[in-house]
Amino acid sequence: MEATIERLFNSVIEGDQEEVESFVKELLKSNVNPQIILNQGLVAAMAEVGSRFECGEFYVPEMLIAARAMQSGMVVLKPLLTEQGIEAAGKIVIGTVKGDLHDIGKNLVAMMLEGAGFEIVDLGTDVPPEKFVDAVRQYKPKLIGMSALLTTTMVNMPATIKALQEAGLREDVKVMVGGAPVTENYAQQVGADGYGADASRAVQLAKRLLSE
Ligand code: B1M
Repeated sequence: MEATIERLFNSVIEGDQEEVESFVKELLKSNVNPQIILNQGLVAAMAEVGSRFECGEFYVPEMLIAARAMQSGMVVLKPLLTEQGIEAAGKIVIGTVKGDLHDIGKNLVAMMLEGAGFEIVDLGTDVPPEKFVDAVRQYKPKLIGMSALLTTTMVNMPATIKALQEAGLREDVKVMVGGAPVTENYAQQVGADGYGADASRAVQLAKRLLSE
């Protein structure tokens, strides 16, 4: 089957990793610009996946499968985008807070953010406040994202915000929080800049926070 941007778009939505990878390679061979492949193929498809999730047409598994397919295309594109010096939409440091090993939701959020064109530094799970602080110093992100799935670990969100304040870095980064026990109210209460209820809304929030 001949590769077109439309076919690439559909194969991301269908979550067909092999097809995505081979369509990206074929499009590159036909001299289609990597940025067009990224924006009109991969990123546009992930935005569609986000909309389908929000209206209840897609569930977490479909979203995860699509995100993995998108990533198999990104692996091919990334070196070329770096070569062309194409700027990411912004750098985001993300991690699951100290004491917490849940990473399925955090990974999904990271993949969707990457699909939206952000550069992601993933610190993994069980990330103590000082590691977030060090990462802000090292990577100079515009935004940090914290995930927590346990009521006992969500307290490490305000602990991290406090550590950023004490390091004099709080004004340099926006803070986004999310995870099953976290709420909009909690986010406000602990001084975060925003709360993402799910991966799709986390992308919208990141775009909004970074355009402020
Ligand atoms: Co755990 N676990 N678990 N667990 N686990 C929960 C969270 C729990 C609700 C189950 C239950 O009792 N009903 C419960 C927490 C209770 C509470 O605190 N209120 C619980 C518990 C108690 C525990 C242990 C303590 C169990 C034990 O050992 N006694 C233990 C803790 C280990 C630790 O972390 N220190 C534990 C361990 C585990 C496993 C290792 C077995 C495994 C994790 C595997 C992994 O992540 N690699 C696991 C799992 C899988 C779950 C459940 C079943 C599923 C979580 C999940 O992945 N959901 C969960 C029960 C449940 O939720 N039904 C449960 C799917 C995922 C896509 O959703 O993570 O919510 P979620 O992410 C969403 C949004 O929340 C949001 O977007 C995502 C996508 O839409 N989001 C963000 C998430 N992060 C975000 C960040 C953002 C923005 C949005 O911005 C930065």
